[in-house]
Amino acid sequence: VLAQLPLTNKRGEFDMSTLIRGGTVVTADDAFRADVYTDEGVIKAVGENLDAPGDARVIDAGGQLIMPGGIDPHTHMELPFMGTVASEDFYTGTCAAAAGGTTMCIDFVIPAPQEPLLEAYNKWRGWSEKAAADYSFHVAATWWDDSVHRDMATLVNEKGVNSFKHFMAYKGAIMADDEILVNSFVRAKELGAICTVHAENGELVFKLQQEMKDRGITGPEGHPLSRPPEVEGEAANRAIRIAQVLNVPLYVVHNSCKESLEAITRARQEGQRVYGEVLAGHLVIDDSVYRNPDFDFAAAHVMSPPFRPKGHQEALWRGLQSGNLQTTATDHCCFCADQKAAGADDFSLIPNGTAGVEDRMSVMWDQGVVTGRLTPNEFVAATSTNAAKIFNIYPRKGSVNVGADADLIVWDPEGTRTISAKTHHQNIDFNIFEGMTVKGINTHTISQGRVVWADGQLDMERGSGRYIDRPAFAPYYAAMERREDLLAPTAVNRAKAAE
Ligand code: URQ
Ligand code: ZN
Ligand code: ZN
Repeated sequence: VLAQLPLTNKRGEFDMSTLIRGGTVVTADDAFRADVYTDEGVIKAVGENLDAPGDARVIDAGGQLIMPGGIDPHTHMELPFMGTVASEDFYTGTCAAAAGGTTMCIDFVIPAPQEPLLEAYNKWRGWSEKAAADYSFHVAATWWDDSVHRDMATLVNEKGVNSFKHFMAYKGAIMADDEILVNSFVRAKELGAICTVHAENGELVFKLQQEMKDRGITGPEGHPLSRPPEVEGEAANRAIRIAQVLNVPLYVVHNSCKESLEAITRARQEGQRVYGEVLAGHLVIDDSVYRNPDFDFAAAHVMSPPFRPKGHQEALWRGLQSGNLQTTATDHCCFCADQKAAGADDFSLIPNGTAGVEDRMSVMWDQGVVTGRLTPNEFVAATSTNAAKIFNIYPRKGSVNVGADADLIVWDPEGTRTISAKTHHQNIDFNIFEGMTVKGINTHTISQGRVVWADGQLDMERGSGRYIDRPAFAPYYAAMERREDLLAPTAVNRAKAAE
């Protein structure tokens, strides 16, 4: 597969070959001293004492690590949402990601109810033309009829989509009820695609929002009160059980609490194919932010699921350490103070979303590896390789294999920086990690074989990012069919037995 990959980016050529010399390569399952040579946008050689042509750019990686570029499986660049549009677009967002060591984002096409899925896909592909690094799209099933059934096949068979998202929250907007979940899960399985869910019970959220406002609670402190962890735990468990009955793999995005983690852990212990994602923010920030008297500060943290009470964060770290959570992401969805002000008198009108795409890698190293929670190999797995494997683009992405895309970071494990909205490259006026001094920074980012971040400077080209096709899991599903007899609902088995 690797040999057939395109060897040029959208510019049709590659500026240079790059030799990263003297570093230690760290992958999801190995660490060894080696140089890495890249040319034409792919990794050409990995080994000691490599030579390079005279015009190659040479990076001295002595004392540093060479790792796969981060993959953020959950971003929302320039998302139209709650009456406004996210302030970060595909160009500025992919630049900010690269500045922090992330070289690929998987974003979301989110059709409005009744909007044809293919129409929405084409619209988002237009917006993402400006991206400066590689990206891909999950597509959301926000409604259902025969056209959705049909478009899902076109998306899988012709557009390189292998994952369909379902928002179980956001009643009256993009919420998928159980009928949509069941129809879409069955269709995704037929097509060899994986299903993902935003797991919050949208009916309960709606009811609790009303209850808060009836009690006169209209400030941002009402946001977490209207979506307690149980609301997430119920939806996660419901989606997991539906997936189990329909025998389809499931990926639960942005798990924020013990309750959803428990649902995933139980299912995995019973052999069900369920994956869990956790946001860097939910691992380090708690719900005290919503009790800050400053509206802008509290509103800046309004996202769903909300930041949780102390204790949930450590449980999520244990989820990563135990392997019950596999990926980290940011849910990068930026709204500035003037946009958040829409909810000045009613917290349910505050556009939901926070940033993170530039800081995930350093926050995960500082709070994961430096603390001893994660090994460097586990860091690579959780920030890059596992997402590549789950969404079927490994080893093209998420590896340091010869033939893979040359998306790499040179990592200084002793380097430090202090995170601030004053200095970040994200197009938002707030940073949820403000003031945090983190150990572990990317001194260089290589994207498609080009050095796009070095010496604290970005060198990226608008529109040079590529849409990355993600193949269906057809071969895997053939095996799943064979398991069908074992795991099909008992009613089906009983009927078969009666035949
Ligand atoms: O729910 C999501 O993932 C999108 C709409 C971003 N906003 C958020 O609060 N997480
Ligand atoms: Zn979500
Ligand atoms: Zn999201």
